[in-house]
Amino acid sequence: MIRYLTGGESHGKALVVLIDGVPAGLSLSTDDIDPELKRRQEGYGRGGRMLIEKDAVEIISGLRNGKTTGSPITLMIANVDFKNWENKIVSPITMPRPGHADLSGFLKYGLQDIRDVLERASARETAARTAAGAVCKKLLKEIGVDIFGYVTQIAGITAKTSGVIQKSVIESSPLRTADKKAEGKMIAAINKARKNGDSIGGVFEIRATNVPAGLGSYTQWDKKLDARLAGGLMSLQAIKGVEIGLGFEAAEKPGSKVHDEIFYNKSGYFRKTNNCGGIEGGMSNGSDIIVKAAMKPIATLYKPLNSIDTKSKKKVKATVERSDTCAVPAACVVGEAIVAFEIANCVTEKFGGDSLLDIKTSLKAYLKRIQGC
Ligand code: EPS
Repeated sequence: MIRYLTGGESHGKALVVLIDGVPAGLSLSTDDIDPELKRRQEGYGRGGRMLIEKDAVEIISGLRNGKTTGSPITLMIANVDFKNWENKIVSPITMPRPGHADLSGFLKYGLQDIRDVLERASARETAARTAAGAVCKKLLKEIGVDIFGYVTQIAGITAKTSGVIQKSVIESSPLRTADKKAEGKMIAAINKARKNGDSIGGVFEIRATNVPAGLGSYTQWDKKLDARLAGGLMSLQAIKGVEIGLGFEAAEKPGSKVHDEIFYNKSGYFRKTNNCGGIEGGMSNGSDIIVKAAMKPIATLYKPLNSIDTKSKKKVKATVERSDTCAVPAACVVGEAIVAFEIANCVTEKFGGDSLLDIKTSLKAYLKRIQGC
């Protein structure tokens, strides 16, 4: 079993993540993690913070001679902005932003200053999750599983994608989208929102390819792969919806138009369609895993909404913190990390979690067995 916990605040000294259960024998270096951190920082619509930070990881534990030892891996990402905040006198925040953790966090923890809530609730924390996901991605790469995401919609503007989505196109797009025409309209929407002191959200899709059939399980609710993916993605800041395969659209169609018929050739069972997003009965079925997540607009508005001052109880405008106008492309990269973690966790569960060699041996025997089934 792989699990991880993150620590750190947005303007604290650093973000950390401890990942437990990564098998021994995996080659790992900062070169596997830093490019993912860089991808998370990119995207049109980001705010001032990304000009300050150059996220880079330091590997603190779990590695010897460039290989994992099976012991917990601890990673640290320094906050460059910390030095600007260290001795800064900041007045307490008492004007909660609608849509943010501000008010509920303030009530729940009995804090006086909402900054104590927002510092941890901030999406800056996702840098640590991206680092953990990079380790999981590296593990999955060893067994041929690839995870890749792209943006399909921003502010109601949908990217039309057909056929195979080229990674190079996505990586060179400022919005991680394959549709150049839609991209132009999305950029215009972000510019408009920025000008109006507003924010916008969108949808991204993640695809995992070459996933063996049989990850997850139908035998218990918390073992189901779709439940685990949905839970993981919903834990990402600002995500309000998750769909697997056809998702909500499946509810509108008859079964004959939804379920993916089963075929067989000498390589084994296969499907010609993938409406189920690669998951049936809470298990991977060997097709690509396809999952979508919807991100709400970021809660900080430069033209703030009405709120109540927690001290005076008088009507005020919500606090304005430096923020992004649109962070959907960044959320997409974190989404990849989350999907990588959930799938890697299932892989260690099914094929053994102590050593990479054992995983590979077990997977090979399993694939041979199911081909002949
Ligand atoms: C973010 C860092 C934050 C925000 C953003 C994402 O940095 P700062 O608060 O210093 O500008 O830019 O976080 C939020 C939008 C939020 O609501 O917390 C990051 O590293 O991704």
